[in-house]
Amino acid sequence: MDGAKSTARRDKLLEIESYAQTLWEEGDVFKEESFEKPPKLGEKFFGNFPYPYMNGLLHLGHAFSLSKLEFAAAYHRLRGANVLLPFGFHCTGMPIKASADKLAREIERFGNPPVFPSKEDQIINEVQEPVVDASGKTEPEKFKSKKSKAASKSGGEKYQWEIMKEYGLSDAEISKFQDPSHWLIYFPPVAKEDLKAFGLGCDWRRSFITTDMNPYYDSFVRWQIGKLKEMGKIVKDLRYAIYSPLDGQPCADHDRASGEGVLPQDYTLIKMEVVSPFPAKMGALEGKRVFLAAATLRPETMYGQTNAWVLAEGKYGAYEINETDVFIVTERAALNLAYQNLSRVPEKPTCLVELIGQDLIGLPLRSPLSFNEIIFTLPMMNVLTDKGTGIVTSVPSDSPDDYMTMNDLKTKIALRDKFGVKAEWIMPFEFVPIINIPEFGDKSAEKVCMDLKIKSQNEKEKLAEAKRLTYLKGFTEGTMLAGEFTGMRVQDAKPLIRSQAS
Ligand code: A2H
Repeated sequence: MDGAKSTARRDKLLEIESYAQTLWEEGDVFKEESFEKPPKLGEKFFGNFPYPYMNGLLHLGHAFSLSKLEFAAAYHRLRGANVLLPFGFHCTGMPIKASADKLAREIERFGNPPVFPSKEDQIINEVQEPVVDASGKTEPEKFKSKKSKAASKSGGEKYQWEIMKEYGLSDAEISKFQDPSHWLIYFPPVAKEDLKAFGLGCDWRRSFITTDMNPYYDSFVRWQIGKLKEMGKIVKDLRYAIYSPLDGQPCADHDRASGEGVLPQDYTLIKMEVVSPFPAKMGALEGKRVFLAAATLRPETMYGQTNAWVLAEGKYGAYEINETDVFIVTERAALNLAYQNLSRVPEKPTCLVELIGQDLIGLPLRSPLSFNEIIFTLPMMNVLTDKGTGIVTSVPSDSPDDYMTMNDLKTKIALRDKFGVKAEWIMPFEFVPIINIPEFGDKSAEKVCMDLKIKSQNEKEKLAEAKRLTYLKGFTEGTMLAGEFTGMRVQDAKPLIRSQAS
């Protein structure tokens, strides 16, 4: 293609664009007064755009969304309407602060201007990390590259400095962005110029940034909140949120340096009370109410509990929940609970006894709703210590994992011996049906494990498939066969049982 010829039309358009924009600027055509110019048709048009966030330059996505408003405003202006289009810049919240802090940390680690480790160095560092298998065990022979996995997914995580560099900023200029207020001074004027170049018909006298750096906007928000409060429209209450202990505040989706899209997971905790007398290692707990706290997504199956699962080599602790109650969970879970008002000292787990899963095997338990009065604690390989509480309640009728692990323990004496499991701790392996799923019958886990020819708890992929098949259908199509809500749909019974069980 002939280069000169191909750009001629574009150049002409750009020339017209710039000519028109100069005329608009000189003629103040987008300035509107509500009183000076009575609308010809009696029409008014007020447009607004959710203030874009000023942690960087505006991008094509903004232009795309904004074009709808701009076209509408221009259309109404051509009709002679009184069109008002103000424009705000959003600076409130954590993303700017998080990016400024990230930049400061990079400068602290790598200098100013920073010298980042070369890609080769990073790869050498990456492969040093040992593989941790699903049970939390490290596999000493294997190594993985965590970063390269993340990189292949996301196209690589960039240093904040590199992002700023891509904006065309000099090293000296980038360094100033360690101060969060610099973002508020720098980006809004650049965004304004970009919006003018885009041709936005905005009355720029009516523009502002948020935060208390702008006392007018700040007063407006204070007035608005005060007014709503007076009207009783604002209440202070607790809700579950992703929380950053580092910043001491909830961390909304876009506030996170990583982990966008992660939502709070709503588990029901089942308090399985340890029957005293306690074993010697737990002697210090005597006199307290001690529970293995299991996390479940299926409280409606609790009638069918036959035992609890722990990871034999997993690390657990006995943590104080209040003056009388102690939960045995992982340290990670104890920290999570401490931020949900479940710790004797607010936001601080206090561990009375450190334990491993093997110490718990054989503990007799009393679990709410279970038809079996006493159930025992048994080992399962597939318990993850970084999920829930690291304690799982077992319902072999409805959970393929539970069914196969129970089957393993029942049929493999060597496995029982390995963990010191006594035959009498494994219930006479008869379990009562809890839920009927039309497609799978009354013992859905057993049926699906047989259909998929699963042989043991080690067949993780097949078990995941079995779980997938039964989990959703149990909820959407299941009917209760046991307990107070027999005959009710699982969907309806679930919230009722949940409030009884937890
Ligand atoms: B469910 P999600 Cl009847 N490690 O409870 C491994 N598995 C864990 C765990 C951990 N640390 N913490 C909880 N779980 C299990 C009952 C149940 C469950 C039935 C049927 C299906 C089912 C009785 N076991 O889960 O990965 C718990 O087992 C199928 C999804 O957060 C919990 O609910 O989606 C479930 O995994 C949580 O799984």
